[in-house]
Amino acid sequence: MRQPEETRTAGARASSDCRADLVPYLSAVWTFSPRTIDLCAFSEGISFTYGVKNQGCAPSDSYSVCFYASTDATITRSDYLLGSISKDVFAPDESGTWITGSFPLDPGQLPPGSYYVGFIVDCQNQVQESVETNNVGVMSGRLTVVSCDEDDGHGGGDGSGPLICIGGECFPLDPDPSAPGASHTYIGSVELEIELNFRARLSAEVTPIPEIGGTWTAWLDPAEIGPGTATTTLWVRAENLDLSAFPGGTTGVQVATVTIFYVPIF
Ligand SMILES: [Ca+2]
Repeated sequence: MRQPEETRTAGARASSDCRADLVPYLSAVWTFSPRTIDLCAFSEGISFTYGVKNQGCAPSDSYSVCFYASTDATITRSDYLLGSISKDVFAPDESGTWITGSFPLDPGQLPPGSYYVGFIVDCQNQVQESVETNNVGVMSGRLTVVSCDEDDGHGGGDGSGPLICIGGECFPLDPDPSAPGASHTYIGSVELEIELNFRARLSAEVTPIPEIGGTWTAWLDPAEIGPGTATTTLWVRAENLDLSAFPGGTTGVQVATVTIFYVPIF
């Protein structure tokens, strides 16, 4: 007696309760670009490729798709909203894939770090769905927001940029103004007083620690000094540093060793 009753109940429910069921479309590509963004000083855009399907038995109302960055693998409406798209009514069994335009992200909109990226279909709950709990898609890969360990524009010495120390004297590396397009390129200099009892040609070699990476060069200007006490300027330039290994506030970490070589000129 019990079994037929349950069957009838289920049947009645299906016919009177035919609703849309929007889901992330599993057969679509879900991805985002770029994978690394720098929001330290300028806006940067991000775009998404995604898909939606209505696997319910009724058309949907219009709805929105929201894209999020999350510090954990669970995408929710309280994560960082990266952008949203309005969609029209979706028929039963209709599916589609799209590539969004570029959503601008403002400087500081996301703290530096590594994020999961995903989307929520009908993120504003405009559609009455038969299943409301299957609307989240998580994309593969991570979004990296680079850290901003760079000078704040008030001059060196505030400890926010990488420091180079030589002979007990430290000097900061600042973003290189001659390479505006190349983020993470830094340059710095320090005056050195050197005493020589011969005339010498100076050269410098930089050995960075592996974590900071990058391509480092160092030179002296003037490069030929002596004999006697002379002043020269040591320049250090580093391209493509990976400052993400050093969160904001990190201080006192040795990032490179500078060695100066003297070759006597006869
Ligand atoms: Ca759904």
